Amino acid sequence: MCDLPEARRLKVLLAEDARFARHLLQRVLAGWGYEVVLAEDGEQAWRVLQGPDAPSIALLDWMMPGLDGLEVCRKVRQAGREPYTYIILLTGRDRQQDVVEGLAAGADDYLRKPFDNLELEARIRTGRRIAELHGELIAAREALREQATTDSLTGLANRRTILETLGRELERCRRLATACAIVFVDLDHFKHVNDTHGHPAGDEVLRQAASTMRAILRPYDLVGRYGGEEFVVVLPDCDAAGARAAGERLRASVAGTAISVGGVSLRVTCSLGIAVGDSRNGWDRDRLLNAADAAMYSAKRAGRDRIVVAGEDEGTAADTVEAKPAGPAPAGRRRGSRPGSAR
Ligand code: GH3
Ligand code: MG
Ligand code: MG
Ligand code: MG
Repeated sequence: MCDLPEARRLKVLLAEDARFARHLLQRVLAGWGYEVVLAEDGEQAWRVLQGPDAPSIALLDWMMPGLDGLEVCRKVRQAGREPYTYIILLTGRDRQQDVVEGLAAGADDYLRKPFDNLELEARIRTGRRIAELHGELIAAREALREQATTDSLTGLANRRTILETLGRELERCRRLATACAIVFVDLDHFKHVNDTHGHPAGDEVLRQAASTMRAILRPYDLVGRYGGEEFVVVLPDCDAAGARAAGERLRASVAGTAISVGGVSLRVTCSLGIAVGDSRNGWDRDRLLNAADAAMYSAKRAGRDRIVVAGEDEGTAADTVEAKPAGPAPAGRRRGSRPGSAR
């Protein structure tokens, strides 16, 4: 039935070593609107099914030189590739144990030669239904994965992904005895943006700040939204000096970006706290997160729009003194922590 437009888009592999039968069937399939990919033996069929954009339906002759249809079946199932390949075995064998053997090898269906074309078409339609359902299942699974791992507002990694990735990276760096830096980034006076320009404008500021940060980081650095107006950056294989430089780039690019919302141009700044996992500080995830968070709060108290590196700038930080942007916070007060900052 070539009246269905979807049929035209569907690729069907036809593997048949007998030339006459192959050509006859090819014409029939093409007449139904399928895009037919031909294979003259099992090896060819297997190559096609492993290739990119492989057909989702395969008609495999059982008896073929090289790999027979059954062996192709087994290989396809063993490879377990997605999307699913719906396999119909075509064969002259008709003993019950042949049917059982064919299905056990992973065929979805079985057609005895000579077969009626209408029956073949009906069976291909069943295959198409299964293939389409499987495609929808994969798409739904991908959408769920996306939802579970990313923040919907900014498109960045969400808190869960940050924590998982950070745990993995710290473990890797611990094994290799290399440094791994964590940067806590909190937008300054963000409540004021909401209060003055409205919540949608605040959302736009979050989106743009996120894309500004993503744009200046290396592809293998992770930046995620930890919650509210807080972001966490993970810099693998990065020591304190490198993290300070990366943090300064982040700070400067956020501060230097004019964000236009509703005809108004806004600027926001951020405060950054850095903690480095290394042989001196250890690689414990929660300890480092707390240290970075506390360093960020030191940066807030020292005047905002600046960086504090845990264990370097703190301890000398004077929360009451306004230090120069991005400079080390000056001396004198305890390391800052906010209520409920232990996470
Ligand atoms: P500070 O410089 O001390 O960090 O001040 P702040 O105003 O940024 O911090 P505070 O914690 O007082 O306020 C954070 C604000 O962020 C309050 C909250 O409404 C806002 N916020 C959190 N999540 C979102 C969001 O998804 N969208 C918008 N528009 N605002 C958000
Ligand atoms: Mg044959
Ligand atoms: Mg905050
Ligand atoms: Mg804030």
